[in-house]
Amino acid sequence: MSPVPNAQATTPTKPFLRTLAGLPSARPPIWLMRQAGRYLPEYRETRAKAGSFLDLCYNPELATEVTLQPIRRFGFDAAILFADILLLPQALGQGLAFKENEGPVLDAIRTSGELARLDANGIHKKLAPVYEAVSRIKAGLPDECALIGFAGAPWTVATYMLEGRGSSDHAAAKTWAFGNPEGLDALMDILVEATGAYLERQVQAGAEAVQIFDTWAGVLPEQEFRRYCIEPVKRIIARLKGKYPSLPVIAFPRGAGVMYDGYAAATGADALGMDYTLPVSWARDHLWPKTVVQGNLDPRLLVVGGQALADGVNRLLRSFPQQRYIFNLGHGIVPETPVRHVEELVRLVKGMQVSA
Ligand code: 1CP
Repeated sequence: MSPVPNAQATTPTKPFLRTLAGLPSARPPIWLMRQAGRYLPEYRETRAKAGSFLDLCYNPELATEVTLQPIRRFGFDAAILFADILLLPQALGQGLAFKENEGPVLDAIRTSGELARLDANGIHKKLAPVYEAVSRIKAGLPDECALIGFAGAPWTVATYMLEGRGSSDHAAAKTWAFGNPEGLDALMDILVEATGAYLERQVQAGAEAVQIFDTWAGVLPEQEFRRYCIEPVKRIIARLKGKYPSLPVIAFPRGAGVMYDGYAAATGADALGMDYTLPVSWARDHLWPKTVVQGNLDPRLLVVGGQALADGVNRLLRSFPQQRYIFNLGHGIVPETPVRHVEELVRLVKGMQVSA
C-alpha cells in the first residue's frame, strides 16, 4: 500500500499538530480525555438511540456524531475517535460485553494454550465500522480541529483480556508476568502486531495523530515495566514511524511515576500524557521542553469548579509557558462533571487568563 497523505508531511497549521511538532502557538491547544461521554446530555441521547455502548462504537454515523458533539459545544482543538480500547480484543475473537454500570466483561484467557483462540486475520473486517467512523469524523471536523486515533497499550489491554474485567489489583496479568512470562510475551506479540495494524488503518482513514493509552502502566515493578510497558509500545511506535515518519504519537503511561523519565526516548513517543499524580514541577524539570507534555488537571477539580479550578488551570499554564504543552486532564472526564465547568475551563485556557 502506498504511503497515505499525512497532514504532518508539510508544516502543520492546526494548533494541536503545531504544538506536537514543537512549533510555537499563541496559547496551548486543549482537548480532554473522554470528552465525548455521559456528562453531555446529547451523548446520553445518542447512546440511548444506539441501544448499547458497543452498538454506538460500531455505528459509524452515531460514533461520528458523539465524537463531534464536544467539538461543536466547546471548540476543542482536537477530536478523539469514539471507540474503546477493548474493541481490539473483541476483533481478535474474545467475547466482550459491557454490562450497565459494571464495565466490561470478557471471556478471560486462563492459559497460554487459550491464546490460540485469538485470530488476527479478521480484525480489519470487524473493525471496518471504526475506520469508516474515522473517515466521517475527518470529513465533518472544523478546519482548525485535528483528529486523534487511539488504541490501548498491549499491557493495559492484556490486563482486561486475562482478568476478564476491570480490576483493582490486576492479579491475573501480574500472575502471568511473574509466573508465565513467556506466555505473556506471546500475548504481547499478538497485541503489538494487531495494535500496530489497527492504528495504521486509523491513520489511513484520516487520523492525524494517535494516542496509546497505558492506563495500568503504574502497577508493575521496574523490570516488568520495561518488558511489558516500554518494549511493546516501542515496537508499535517503530512500526508506525516506519510508515508515517511524521505521525505524532502521544503515549499515556498512567501512574508510571519516575518511570516517565526516559519513557519518551525509550519508546519513541513524541508527547507524554501526564496523569494527575505526576508532580508538575518535576515534569517541567525532567520531561519538558525536550518532550511535548499533555495534561494533567485532576478530573475531580473539573467537577468542583470555581476558584479551585481556576487556580489549578493557572498553575499548569504558568508551568508550561508558550510551547510544547497541550492542555488536558490527568485522566478521563467523569460523568458528574457539570457542562458549565468545561465551558469555564475552555474559556480560561483559550483566554490564557494567567494570574500571577
Ligand atoms: O457510555 C458509557 O456508559 C460507556 C462509558 C465508556 C466510554 C464513553 C467506556 C466504557 N468507554 C468509553 C469511550 C472511550 N474509552 C474512549 C472514547 C474517546 C474519548 O476519550 O472521548 C476512549 C479513548 C476510551 C479508552 C479506554 N477504555 C481506556 C483507556 C483510557 C482510560 O480511561 O483509562 C480504558 C481503560 C477503557 C476500558 C473501559 N471502557 C469503558 C469503561 C467503563 C472502561 C474501564 C473499565 C474498568 O477498568 O473498570
